Amino acid sequence: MTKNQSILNWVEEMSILTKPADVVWIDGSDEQIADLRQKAVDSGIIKPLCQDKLPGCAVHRTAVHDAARSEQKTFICSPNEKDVGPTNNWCAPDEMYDTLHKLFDGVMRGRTMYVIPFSMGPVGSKLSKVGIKITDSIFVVLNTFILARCGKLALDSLGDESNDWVRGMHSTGQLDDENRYIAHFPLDNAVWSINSGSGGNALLTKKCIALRNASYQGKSEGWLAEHMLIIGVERPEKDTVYIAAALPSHCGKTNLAMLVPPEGYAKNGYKVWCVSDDVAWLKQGTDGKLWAINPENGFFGVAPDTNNKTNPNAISTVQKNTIFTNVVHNLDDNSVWWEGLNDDKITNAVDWKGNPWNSDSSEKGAHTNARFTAPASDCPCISPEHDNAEGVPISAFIFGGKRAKTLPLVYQAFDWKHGVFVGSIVGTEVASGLTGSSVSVRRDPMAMLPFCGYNMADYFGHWLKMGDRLGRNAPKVFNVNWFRTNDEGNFVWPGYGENMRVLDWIIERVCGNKGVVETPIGYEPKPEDINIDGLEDAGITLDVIKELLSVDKVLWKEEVNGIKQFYTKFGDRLPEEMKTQLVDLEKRLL
Ligand code: GTP
Ligand code: SPV
Ligand code: MN
Repeated sequence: MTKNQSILNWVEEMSILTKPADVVWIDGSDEQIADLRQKAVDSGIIKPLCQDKLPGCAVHRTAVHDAARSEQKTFICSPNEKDVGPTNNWCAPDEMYDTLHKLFDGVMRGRTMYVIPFSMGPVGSKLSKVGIKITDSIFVVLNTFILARCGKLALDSLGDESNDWVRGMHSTGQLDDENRYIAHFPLDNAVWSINSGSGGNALLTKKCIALRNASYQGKSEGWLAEHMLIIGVERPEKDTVYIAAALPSHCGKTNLAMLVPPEGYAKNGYKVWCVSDDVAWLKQGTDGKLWAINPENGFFGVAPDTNNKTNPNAISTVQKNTIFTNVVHNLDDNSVWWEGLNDDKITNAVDWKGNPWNSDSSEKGAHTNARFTAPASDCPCISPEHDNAEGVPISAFIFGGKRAKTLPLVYQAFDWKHGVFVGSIVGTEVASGLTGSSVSVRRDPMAMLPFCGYNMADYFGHWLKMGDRLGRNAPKVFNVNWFRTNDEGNFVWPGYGENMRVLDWIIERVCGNKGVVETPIGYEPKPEDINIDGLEDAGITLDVIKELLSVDKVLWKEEVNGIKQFYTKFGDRLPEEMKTQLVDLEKRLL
């Protein structure tokens, strides 16, 4: 399939190491994938669902101890520990290669080694990167085929001479979690993963390559690889505005990416187009603006709570060509179910662990990280620009997390530098303690905590530099919080499609319209500038908006202490500007 000697040599080297029974190159043809699907069905790795109702869909279960990313087993192996920073696990490259070579030695005996050429981003785009992923998991092949642009076309776009391609090496090994490693070698543009068969651990194109390795490349080459969705908001008789938003894992990216505007907006011609639901690669164009592509080609979305009300576009997307992982398999009609899908009574099903299950069972049927893998092209709101090699021009960045009290519904950073600060303090509340009754804030700068392939302090520095380069073309920066709760612990803001109302204000700000209220933490909307028409039934009045926008100085002083603690980790490496921003915030809160 290729004459590129650097690729041929590497594949040969990896096959000598792992000793597979045979080697199969993925050419990207539908016939080959259909054959592999059948093989996966025959060996019980996937089970086809009712093909009348869910054509091309199948269900898969991971091992019970292998249902989510393993952060403790994820390493960045740069020569110098200081370059990896306090938020990553480090191991010296030689030591890790030594460990991995022992584990990979002969690991594919009796198995097939699949070689998957892929392009991250539209094939041939200046922003795209080509790579080769080796795996012994048919499940990984089937998922990667949906999530990335795979096959000969990726090799052709690389050409026969280039050595500039990403190396991804994966084996499910024995699924031995003691010896699980997800090891990144940014200097070699490589990632090796063993003893996991699921999600971000094994689908290397996703978090490993598109974020950890790419963020390092981005820093070296002057661009950004971000944990961001990208949307285009179409408005009546105006240009579509493109926005990129970073929300930590499980904080609403896929939902926001597929937003359906509420009736009042839809009637007036507003529509939201999805360019990406998880990752954005962004680079300054010759026009000075920041342009973004989606390096992926499909969605790996959270299933629980996805339903026709919260995310109808996702529900529509997963009606065909979808692999469901760790959901409930309903044996009565050979379909799938998960908590929050509907109120159907399930009588005869298998849960994500493979045990008999029904609606009366005391345990959850689907894993909280149950996922669907579906092609972007099947999404009703996929942007016509999804495959545009030039990408889309980004006008605004949004950060956000899950915070019950501290953060207002929305605020705008004063300027780019303040925006970098706002991104750096993103956090999300997680249950802590044995009982899970107390909460603590997990700081997750720019939603990149588990995904930044180098020292996070340098990453802040890189963001600051990007702002210098972009100058007046720098996107405006905002922060949102859909998750404020009332005294009963219920969400106050209706969220989902109604988030359009917040996007509307953000777009008005980007276009230079609408005034602001200046607060110690940033610019806020005038409460009456948030459109609440039609939200009476949801209990949203002007007073509620005022409450949602309120900034509690006592909580923010606590917040400052939390940020200080977090920043201390970075010592001298933290850019001066970040320290200045924190001091300024503290002063504004006096
Ligand atoms: P990853 O794919 O893990 O990175 O998650 P994500 O950021 O794509 O989050 P996703 O959109 O899958 O949503 C995660 C959870 O947040 C789901 O339970 C959603 O139902 C919930 N959620 C998303 N948007 C909103 C919202 O606007 N309001 C509320 N209350 N919940 C939301
Ligand atoms: C996340 O955990 O942020 C995910 C799932 O999107 S995984 O790809 O498994 O990392
Ligand atoms: Mn998602």
